[in-house]
Parts: sequence; C-alpha cells; structure tokens
Amino acid sequence: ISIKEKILSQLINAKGEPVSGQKLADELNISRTMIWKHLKSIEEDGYVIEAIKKKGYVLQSIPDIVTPEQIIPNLNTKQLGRTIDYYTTCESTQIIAADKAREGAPHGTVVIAEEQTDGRGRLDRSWNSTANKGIWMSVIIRPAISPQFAAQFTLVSAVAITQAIQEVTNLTPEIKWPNDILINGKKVTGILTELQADMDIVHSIIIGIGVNVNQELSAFEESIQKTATSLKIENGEEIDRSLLAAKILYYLEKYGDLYVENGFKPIKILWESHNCTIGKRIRATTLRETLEGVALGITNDGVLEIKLDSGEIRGVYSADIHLLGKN
Ligand code: BTX
Repeated sequence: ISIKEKILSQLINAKGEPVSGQKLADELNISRTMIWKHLKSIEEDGYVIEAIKKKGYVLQSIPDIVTPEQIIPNLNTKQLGRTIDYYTTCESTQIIAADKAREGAPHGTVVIAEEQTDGRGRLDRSWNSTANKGIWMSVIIRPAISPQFAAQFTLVSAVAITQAIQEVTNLTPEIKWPNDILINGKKVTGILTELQADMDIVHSIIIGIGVNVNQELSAFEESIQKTATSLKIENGEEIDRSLLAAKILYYLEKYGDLYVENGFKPIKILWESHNCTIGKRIRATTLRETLEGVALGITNDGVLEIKLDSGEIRGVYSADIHLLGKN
C-alpha cells in the first residue's frame, strides 16, 4: 500500500485520538512536509482532518465512499477483498472483473464502483446503479470445484448477503429462488454469477452483487419503483456501505469455504431458513416455457422442484419466479 494509504489507515485506526505528525514522519521515514502534503491529498478525497497543536492530527469525519481504505479496516477475511480495484464510475464492474479473471487476478479480488453506467442483470437485462447509493461489486473466486456445481454459488451468495444485511441493519430479508433478495416483497439485491471454465475445471466464478443501500425511491427508474426497494427506504436510516460490503465479503468467504469443504447440505439448510419461495404457488418462466404450480423445495443440487397442477413434478435450473401467493 502507498504512503498515503498508510497515513490514512493510522488515522482511521486511532479512532478519534490524535496521531502525531512527527511520529508519522519517523515511522514512514519521510519529512513533515511530505506528511502534510499527503494529509492535504487525503482531505481532497473528502476526509475531514483537524490539526491539534502539539498533539497531532485527528480524523473528524470520513466520506461516504467504498474505497479500499474504507473497506479493508472493516474486513475480517483471509482472502476475499484483500485486493480491491476501485472506480468512481465504470460501465459495469462485472466486465472489468471478467477481464481481470482472465488475466489471472487472484482468488478474492474485488472490483467495486460508486456508480455503474451500464450495470448488468441476468439475460442482458439492465441493473440500476445510482452513484454513491449502493454496493456495486464483483468478486472473483477460484474454488476447486467442477463446473456443474458453480451455479450453487448463486445460492451461497444469496445466503451470505442475506446474513450480512440482517447483521448490519436488523432487517429480515428473504430469498426468492434463486437469486433475488427481497424485503417486504421488494427487490433489494440482485446477484449475477458468471463462470469461466473448461469442461471439467472451474477457472473462476465472478459473483456480481448489487445491493440497493441508501437510495430514495425516486432514484430508481420509474419502471421498477413498484418492485424495487433500498435498505434505507425499509429502515429509515443511512447505512455505512463500506461496513456492509466488508460484512458481505466476510460471509461470502465463510459460506464459500463451508460449501467447498462440506458440500451443499449446510448451505441448503441456511438457504431454506431465509427463503420465501418454498410452499408458495409460483409461476416460473424459463427460456423455453412457463410453468405454474407449487414450489416444493430445492434439491441437493440447488434445483427448484415444482409440483404442477397435473401432479407432475418438474425441476428447474434457471427461471424467473413470480410468487402467486400461498398454496
Ligand atoms: P436480474 O435479471 O435478476 O434483475 C434485473 C431486473 O431487475 C431488471 O430487468 C429490472 O426489472 C430490475 N432492476 C433493475 N435494477 C434494479 C435495482 N437496482 N433494484 C431492484 N430491481 C432492479 C440481477 O439480475 C443481477 C444484478 C447484478 C448487479 C451487479 S452490480 C455489480 C455487478 N456489475 C454488473 O454490471 N452487474 C452486477
């Protein structure tokens, strides 16, 4: 990390206590003037620093941004998020991450942006990614699994994000199979999992995560204002995005490891405990057909089983689910 980042992390770690300029200069082996220049540059990023005579510098406030400097001090992971590629704006973090994965970026690399101008959903749909209001990030993971199991990582991710949201906000999100996270029936998170693999080995899975955090309803395009929501809309409070991002990475690592070591069973139990699909009457639209019936459950492979009105049981691997209400 750069000298500027080292200074900033000392200020953050001091938790409101003054940090001596002389001590910084000695430790980093640079002049007081250089320290001062770095502090100016940190202030230009939106941090407010107060100089207290004879004592040192105190960090008064931090900007609401999701830079590595903000996320990493909150991180409690071994590998996920240890390398963070940050953008104030980009087309889509997913595209950048896919390129990086191809170039060999290590397991756990994160691409995150304040804003996406061309955020992607599944099947080429678009994803609203308002500047500075959400978490728009793509995580590159390289689990030792075969490609047929990669889709289950969507469910692993859904469980991880649900858990993180619950812990940071006290809200109770529900998972709609396979990858929508809802609060009060409205979509707060979308997950897009992409695979780079050969026939028998996964090179990388790129998990694209979009969480609506601090938007007001008017930030969403009109067409989704009835179906989308943000954490702030639901609990009335601004949420620290970097803290939430760090928590998501923590649970993604925890449950990703659990999945690789112990298989899908423990994930299935967690997923079921958070889900709002099983037992409901649903309409499932796949690429080929539309099925209507009762969602029976998910199999040990993460496949959703639906009991049609004819009594026939069908498994779907990928579909858009519309909840039609209780059975
Ligand atoms: P999805 O296909 O399940 O959802 C896309 C649909 O959801 C859209 O067609 C629209 O109806 C609705 N929608 C669009 N934006 C939002 C929003 N902000 N909140 C709620 N509903 C919305 C879900 O696809 C996968 C989304 C992944 C987004 C992440 S962000 C980081 C990464 N980069 C990138 O380009 N995509 C991923």
